[in-house]
Amino acid sequence: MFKKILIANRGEIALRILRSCREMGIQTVAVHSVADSDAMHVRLADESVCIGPAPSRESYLNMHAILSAADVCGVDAIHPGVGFLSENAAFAEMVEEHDKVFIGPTPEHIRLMGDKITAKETALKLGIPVVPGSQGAVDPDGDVPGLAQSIGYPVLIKAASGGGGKGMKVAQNAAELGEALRFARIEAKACFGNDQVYMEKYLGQPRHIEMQIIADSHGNVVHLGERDCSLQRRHQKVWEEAPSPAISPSARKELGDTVTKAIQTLGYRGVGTIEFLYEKGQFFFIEMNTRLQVEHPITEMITGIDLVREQIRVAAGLPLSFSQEDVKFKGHAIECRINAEDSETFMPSPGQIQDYVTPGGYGVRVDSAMYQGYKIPPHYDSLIAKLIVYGDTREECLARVRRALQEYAITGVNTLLPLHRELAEAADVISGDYDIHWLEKWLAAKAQSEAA
Ligand code: MV4
Repeated sequence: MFKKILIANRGEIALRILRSCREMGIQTVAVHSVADSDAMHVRLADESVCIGPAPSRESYLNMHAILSAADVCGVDAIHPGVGFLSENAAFAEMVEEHDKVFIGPTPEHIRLMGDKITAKETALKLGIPVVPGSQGAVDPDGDVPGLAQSIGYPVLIKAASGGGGKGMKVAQNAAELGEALRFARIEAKACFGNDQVYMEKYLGQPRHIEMQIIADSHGNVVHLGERDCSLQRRHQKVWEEAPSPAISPSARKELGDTVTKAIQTLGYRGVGTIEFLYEKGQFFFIEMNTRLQVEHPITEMITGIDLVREQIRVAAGLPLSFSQEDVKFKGHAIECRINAEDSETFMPSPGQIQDYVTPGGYGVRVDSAMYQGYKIPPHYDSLIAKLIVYGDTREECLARVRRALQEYAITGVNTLLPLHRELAEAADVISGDYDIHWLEKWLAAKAQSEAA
């Protein structure tokens, strides 16, 4: 097992990883930018190294600075967390070249799944259902109208190097196709330096369902159920839950079996999340994330498994601590992402936290690096806390979410707490009857009624 791990991240996820390391008796090295000198993960780590100025590209994305810190501190492994370098194959390679373990999959698998076209081709080969669409990239000089006709309108054009909705454009009919293709390619080139796009049948009212898996280097693969991440705004998840209110136990088992067999065939190692659109009772693969996810705690709450501990164990070559038969799903969990943003405008709201009172009690977990007096820097994403709540039933979980949101107090900056308090009272959220467009429609209707 590793003696010392460098955590190449910040905020709540750095603290989350640090906590599992400490419980495992593993020494921790925190890296931080100049703006994060007072951050909690720096305070609690055994050692800390300042790796550069505030901007991410000069600090948390600065591979050489991170690797130098790893060498100087003599760490055995580097945990990339989420975001930043967590899906950067070149970084994973550099870590291995520095004789450290990259806590994640192989660079080959990161690359394979980072390209959405090869990811989809791989999923298809492995027997995972995909959205009907083009075989590979769209040839802009080929018969694009014929391809769209064969798929059937509306079609969606997506960037091969895309993610988070960038470089995506819907064409409702043949007249919109040319412009949609041009727009998607220009945006893809601008955002990712790669104008390759592919085409899919556009699904109008899907849910976003993602399946958690974990694989060791001894051929064991286990799925840990799904998460419903449909409540999102502009591709930013706001509220996630496990299990999905829309998925039956038989559908869960069928999808879980399909995915674990596929991941076994692939020879994957580490944690991974396979993303699906779910519509009219059918699952359609869209992407695979080769890293830990922000919303992993709701899976932990309903399975009782510490995903970060298992991730570190498998990276150290140990077998999984459990088999598929050992995994029991119990109860329901909901995660509310508390961003330092205005609840109406979603404008970022960095600044100093005046009062900070967190909720507690049975079934309430707060993953956050905030404390009274902490100055939220403007340089990074606005997530400042995750309220994770467990209940034996979804109804009990919702009641506990409402109670915890009433207790939670943060002043000095704007947060999404007021939004979550309203969501927890919204009829469609309570009934679980929502798709990926629901939140944006609900926000638009709310803004309209308040403007009237
Ligand atoms: C789709 C889709 C509908 N049909 N693909 C958004 C970014 C990337 N994760 C894939 N996305 C979508 N792909 C087809 N064929 C709708 C979306 C989509 C979406 C997906 C999941 C969660 C939120 C979303 C918000 C807007 C669009």
